[in-house]
Formats: sequence, C-alpha cells, structure tokens
Amino acid sequence: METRLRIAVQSKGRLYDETMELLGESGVKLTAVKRTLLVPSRNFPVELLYLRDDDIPDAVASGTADIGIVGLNEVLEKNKEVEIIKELGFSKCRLSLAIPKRTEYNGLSWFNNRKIATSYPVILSDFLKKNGIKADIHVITGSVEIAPGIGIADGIFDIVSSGSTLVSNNLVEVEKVLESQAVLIGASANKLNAEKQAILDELLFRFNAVAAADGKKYILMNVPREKLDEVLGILPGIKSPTVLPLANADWCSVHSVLEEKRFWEIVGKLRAAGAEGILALDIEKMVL
Ligand code: PRT
Ligand code: ZN
Repeated sequence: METRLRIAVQSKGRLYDETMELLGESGVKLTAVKRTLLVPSRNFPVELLYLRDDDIPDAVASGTADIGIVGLNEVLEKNKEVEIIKELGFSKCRLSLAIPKRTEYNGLSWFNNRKIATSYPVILSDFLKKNGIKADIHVITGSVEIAPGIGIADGIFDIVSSGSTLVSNNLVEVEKVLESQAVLIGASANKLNAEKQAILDELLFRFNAVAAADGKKYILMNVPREKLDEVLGILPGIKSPTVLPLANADWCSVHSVLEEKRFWEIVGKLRAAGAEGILALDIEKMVL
C-alpha cells in the first residue's frame, strides 16, 4: 500500500477555510467532496483526518495522525507530547484577561482572590502561578464573555481577535497573555519513517513557497532607457530586476517583486522617475 502522511485538520470552524486554502495553494487536491472522516488527496500522498480542534493535539501525540494543523492556544492548553513544526501565520488571535469596564484596575494583583471564567484553565493557571497571583478559575466552555455580566465571575480569560465581543459585553482587555496562530504540529516522541518524512519535507517546501509569496506583488512597467538606472535604484528586487527590450528601442520593460505594504510608496517614486504603464499582479507562489 502506498504510504500517506496523515494530517489532522479541523472539520469545521475558524481554522477550516484557511487550512484548506493553504493545502489548495500547495497543490494538494482532495478526492471529491468531504463525506467521510478520512479523505485522501488524489494527487499528493497525504490524507486528511477531520476532527474537532480540541482533539487534534492528542491525535498527533498518540500517532493517530502524523501531523496536525491547530491553534497554538489548543496546543498549549492540551499540553500533549507534540512539537511545533511551523507557524502558519493565519487564525491569529490572543488570549487575554478582561474585566468589566469602568473598574479601577491597578495591575495583575487586581485578580488576587477574584473569580476568572475561562475555557483555558491550563494556560491561565500557569500564567497566574508564574506571576504569583491566587485566583479562583471557573471553567466554562463557550460564551465565557457573559460570565461577569451574569455575576458568575469577576473577570474572564478568553480569545480576543478584533475585540468587538469584549466591547459588546462591556469588558476591557487588561492583560495580553498569549499571541496565538495556526501551527503545524508533529509528535515529539515518535519519529516519522523516512518515507513520511520525505512527504512532510515536500509539503513544508510548498508551504514555504506559499508563505514567501504572501504580501508580495509582481510589478512590471515601461521605463525610458535614459531613466533605467534611476528606476533600478528605487526597486528593492529579490536579487536583481528583470530588464527586457521593447519594440521601441528608447524604452524597456522592467519586472520586479515588491512588498505589498510598500507598494504605493515605491510606485510614487517610480512614476516620478518616469516609469509608465505600471502593472501589479498577485503572486501565488515563490520558490527561492
Ligand atoms: O468545533 P471545534 O471544537 O473544532 O471548534 P471551536 O468552536 O472550538 O473553535 P473555533 O473554530 O471557534 O476556533 C478555532 C481556533 O481559531 C481557536 O482555537 C483559535 O486558535 C482561532 N481563533 C482566531 C479564534 C478567534 N480568532 C476568535 N475570535 N477562536 C475563537 N474566537 C472567538 C473567541 O472565543 C471570542 O468569543 O471569537 C470571539 C472574539 O472575537 P472578537 O473578534 O470579537 O475579538
Ligand atoms: Zn474546539
């Protein structure tokens, strides 16, 4: 039987779309639609095991799956024998302490002898211990943000992304405890066999190519020959920009790669230097 690397992924929820997008951009195509728990790829030796995110760290630690894609917050909370292979840069959020607004807050010691509602008791108790705070941790799964309002806790420890959930529940974030994002994990105890390791290496190579292209634009423009040096001086380029002749010998075409965040700044300088017909294209992958 052909060896397949088994990847545990979230079956539905906040990680699902971007996990599928990353695999898709990495050229991993799945067979038909998702109807079963275990779905093989039709063009790459992997299979996806669809699970609740809570079950992914244990699935990887126990060897049910070879690797997994899950939030760092779940990895730390479940505290299984897994290691982080790569940070994937999506599903970014933070775990924070929040308290009712208009409460006088004088630092972490505010939490001494208070009741904190959370779904992340392991991370929270670890943090409180490190900071010498003794609080009462009240574990609830879901709708943690309503706990202070209904009088069952003084504060909360929960995931914050935009912050709008806190605002609509009259809470303010007072301590950021952990920055989280989706991570690729593997078992720290059992090593992959050579065949599976080779599949993982190829997958990582592709993930890196997708990540390298992220936030980058491919730009091309027409430049008068006499302005070429000036334009090349403005372009950061990966190694060196490509310069191609045009039918009109007084002009040439210059191609390069730009960080999207510097796009407008650099385009302004290019135009001032005499570049015309500037085109910017999305880059899907970049193999460096
Ligand atoms: O069903 P399953 O158990 O698989 O999923 P789940 O319901 O446990 O998790 P899911 O899909 O909600 O989230 C999966 C992962 O996404 C989390 O473990 C985080 O790593 C990450 N993530 C990123 C988030 C958020 N952003 C997020 N905003 N997880 C949850 N939230 C919630 C948060 O709990 C709070 O209620 O959104 C609210 C806060 O959002 P803002 O934007 O209002 O601040
Ligand atoms: Zn979950």
